[in-house]
Amino acid sequence: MVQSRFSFLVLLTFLCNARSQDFTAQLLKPGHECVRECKEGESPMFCHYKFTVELYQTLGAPCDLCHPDDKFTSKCPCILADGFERTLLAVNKMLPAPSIQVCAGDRIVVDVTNAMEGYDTTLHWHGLRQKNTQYFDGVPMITQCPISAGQTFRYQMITNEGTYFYHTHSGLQKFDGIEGSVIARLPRSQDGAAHLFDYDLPEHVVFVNDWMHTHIESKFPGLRTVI
Ligand SMILES: [Cu+2]
Repeated sequence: MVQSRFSFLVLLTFLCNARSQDFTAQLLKPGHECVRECKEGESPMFCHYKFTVELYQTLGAPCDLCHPDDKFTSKCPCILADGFERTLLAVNKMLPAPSIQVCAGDRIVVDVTNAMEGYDTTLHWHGLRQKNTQYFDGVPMITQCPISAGQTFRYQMITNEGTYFYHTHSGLQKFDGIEGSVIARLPRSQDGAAHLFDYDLPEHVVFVNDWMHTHIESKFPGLRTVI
């Protein structure tokens, strides 16, 4: 019994120190520069994102203070949600969290800073295959140590084509706001669905998520009455 617990700790130590890919020697472009029309034969880009995860609120002061022209753009950290005031867990003060939009094959580097006092967190990249980057799959205590409050963890992976999303994999946090889209496009000539649309624009993202008027912890392990 004692022996198996020891083995478990050794395994975790190994995993927490592992690095299968390191893209940081490359020229990292800010993520917004990777949003582009994908072309055949183009070299992959190395796209850098900085995420800060923190406790935040809907209908906060920025909703009153931002210039009206900015209120519904990413320049204004106002989260309207469904018009109900509540606290949430937000990435870069956004709900949904920032959209990652790249061309398939691009390398993404995401520095995640946990600014949530009292919470651990991780990010899981739902649909990204993580071939040779399995240490960045974001499952706490399986593929990585959770990111403690005040710490930053760097995720690095190669994108595969498709429409996906990322979300926290710690506890039930994803219900409280930490989830955003990951879209890796193909050149139109290689896209089997190209005949179905005229435009595939970065701003045309529809994100559907669960949303409640309380923190998810208040529902755990379950209420007798459905609210
Ligand atoms: Cu998932």
